[in-house]
Amino acid sequence: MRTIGRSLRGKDMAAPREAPRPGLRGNYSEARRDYTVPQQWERYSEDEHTLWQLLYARQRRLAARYACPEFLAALERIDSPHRIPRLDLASRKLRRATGWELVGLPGLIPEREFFEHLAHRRFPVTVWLRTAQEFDYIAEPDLFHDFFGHVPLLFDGVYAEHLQAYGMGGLKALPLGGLPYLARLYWYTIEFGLVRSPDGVRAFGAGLLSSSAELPYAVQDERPRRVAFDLMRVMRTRYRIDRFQSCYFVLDNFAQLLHDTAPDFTPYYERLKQLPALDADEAVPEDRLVVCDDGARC
Ligand code: HBI
Ligand code: FE
Repeated sequence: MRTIGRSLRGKDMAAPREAPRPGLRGNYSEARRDYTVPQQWERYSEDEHTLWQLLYARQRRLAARYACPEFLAALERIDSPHRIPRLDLASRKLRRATGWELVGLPGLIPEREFFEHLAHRRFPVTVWLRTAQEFDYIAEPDLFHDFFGHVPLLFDGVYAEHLQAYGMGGLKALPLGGLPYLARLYWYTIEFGLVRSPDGVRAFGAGLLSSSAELPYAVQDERPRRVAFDLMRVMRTRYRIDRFQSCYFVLDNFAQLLHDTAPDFTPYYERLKQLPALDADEAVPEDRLVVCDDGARC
């Protein structure tokens, strides 16, 4: 996938939008054409700030043991343990670091607009926070998932470079029928990816980093398989959104992800259309398992 120069200013045309599918939670009625909405930080209640503080404290403790060092280093730069962070202030730090900025969204948006934001180094962050009843699990990405899970690694230059290239690739994939394959790539890396670190395998996927139960499970439970990252294997593999993964893919480092996804994907899509998809819990002989020695960290 090719990358373009620095981000261009988004088109700020106001036009009420509908939610991309019925049943989504956010308020899409005031969203602009690019689906962005103002964060309206002053509207968060004290209870929401307290909920944020509790979510943050619990995940910060788990991240110390299970997150990759790149995430921990970056988290220090946007540390917001006590109050819901302001996207504009975090954007100022992020722009200086890697040229990315954060834009508020009412929630999930259609792929095209999502890829468009990534391609211009704008990361979409949902502006509403889950309720206290959803403390342990929420189906849709909320402010905590997006900010705590996704934003810190945007400070890592190589990861940030890949994510913009991913957005560019997404825009190219749409007319080529490549979307399902790219969605799997996003799922098994940006959302649920593992990466090697000097202390063993650690999490970098936002779906793991923002989950109190799946984060330890993915890194140290003996039930899931951990397979060395292989781009075509990942893009063939279906995923389930309603349970823990039965297979996690392990990067050697972020440079591998950037390198492996650099070529034009058109021939990959043609090849993938000829291959049967794999179920999430299906093993294939070529899988290189990343195995933790008994008790040791892998
Ligand atoms: N929209 N706000 C938001 N956040 C996402 O993570 C997101 C999205 N739309 C589409 C999407 N993710 C997935 O289809 C990606 O795999 C592209
Ligand atoms: Fe996410």
